[in-house]
Amino acid sequence: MSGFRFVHAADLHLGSPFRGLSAQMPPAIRETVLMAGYEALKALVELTIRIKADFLVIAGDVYDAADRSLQAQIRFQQAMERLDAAGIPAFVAHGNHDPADGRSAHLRWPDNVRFFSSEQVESIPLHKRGEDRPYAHVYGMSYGTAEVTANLARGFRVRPGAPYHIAVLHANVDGEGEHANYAPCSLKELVHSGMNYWALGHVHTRRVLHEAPFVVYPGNLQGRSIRETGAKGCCLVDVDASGRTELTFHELDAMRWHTRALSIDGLSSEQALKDALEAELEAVREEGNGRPAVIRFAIEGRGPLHARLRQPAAVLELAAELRAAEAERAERYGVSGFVWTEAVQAATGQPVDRESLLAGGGYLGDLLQLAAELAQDETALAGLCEEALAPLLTGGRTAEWLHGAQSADRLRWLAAAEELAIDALAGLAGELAASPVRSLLPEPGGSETADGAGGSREGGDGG
Ligand SMILES: [Mn+2]
Repeated sequence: MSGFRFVHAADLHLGSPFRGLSAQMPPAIRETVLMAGYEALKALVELTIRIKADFLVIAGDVYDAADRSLQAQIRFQQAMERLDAAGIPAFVAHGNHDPADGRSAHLRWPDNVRFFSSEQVESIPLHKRGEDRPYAHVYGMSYGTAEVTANLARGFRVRPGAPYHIAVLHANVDGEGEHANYAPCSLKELVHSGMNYWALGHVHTRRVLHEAPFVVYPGNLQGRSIRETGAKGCCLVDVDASGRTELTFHELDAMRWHTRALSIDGLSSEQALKDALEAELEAVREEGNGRPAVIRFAIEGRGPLHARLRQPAAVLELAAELRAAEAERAERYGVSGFVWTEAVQAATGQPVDRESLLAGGGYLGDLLQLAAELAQDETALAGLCEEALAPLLTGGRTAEWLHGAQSADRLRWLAAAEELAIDALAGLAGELAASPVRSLLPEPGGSETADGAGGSREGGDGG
């Protein structure tokens, strides 16, 4: 057989609204963020052409919403036209965010692009110029509607006549918990399907689930919220004449999301904290090397600054000051390499030795002991939450949110409750009025809003 190479991308989510950004954001920075998905698409096309890929596959969620934005469709059409001009075919499957029954504009698509049917699995033979025998078969199927609960992978059957087989599908393998369970299938069945490469989409974090055969989520092309941090891009797949497959990840994101933890241990003044935040921000800028970034700071640790940080206004003001400085920088030097502060969150504690409080016994010691036990016992903690939060569970958004809580959320509540107890019983009692409940509320841009179409609950890392 001939060797070949292709590019595997998924979850472009073109037209994503990038929720959870502050109103303080200057228009030029906002524009850069909103256009990031299109810039990443441009980078994908440029890479595909530059490395002379034989073809491109996109495994679903090209568009963010079933009612695809016209801008998103035109940008995608332009991208496909550029590939067409370079003579590179593209094979596209639709996923839960852009199912075949979604509204789509009547656009003229170039001949190189093939959208897979949502009726059945299609298989397409790929030929090198002047060779009769195909060097590979590419298979694919689109979602007809957003909520596909059938196992679509089962319909993928290897058709003889080619030495290499590539399956393109938007699917949830082994019930991955952070993403809606659409087109569920098992890794085992994919591995034993006879395919050489499963080009998957849906999970927004890059994952190589299996090698030989390859089962791959490339992750999304561009992070869309603080839940999608780190480098995003596509996989370049090189197949040599013996069928050996090699995978290379290429960063293509036009803007990057970061979370940074910062401890107040050893910080004695607001100035020291401000300096530390600014230093971290500059480090991210340096690292980004011109690539814009959005950052969330998580302030933690124990120290004298806790008394100040437990006042929500102080934390909000810190964030506002960082943003104001960034807006000024953008005004003066332009938006290249901006680092926008999405949020500053504080989960700090008094400068106390938790162990000695625990050992000291008494009411507080007993409480901390109970908290330590609950942290080890998921069922008991869930039970306590149900009992203690019963009045909040009867309806409305709070109830909806509480019902969706995961065990990690409950552990977070427990840790915050523990700090409250320490604050209340080991000093600071007079300041309790400064509502520390804020740190327990859902993060802005969290799961309840981040996801547009398809009724799927993913949004950040999700599918
Ligand atoms: Mn997706």
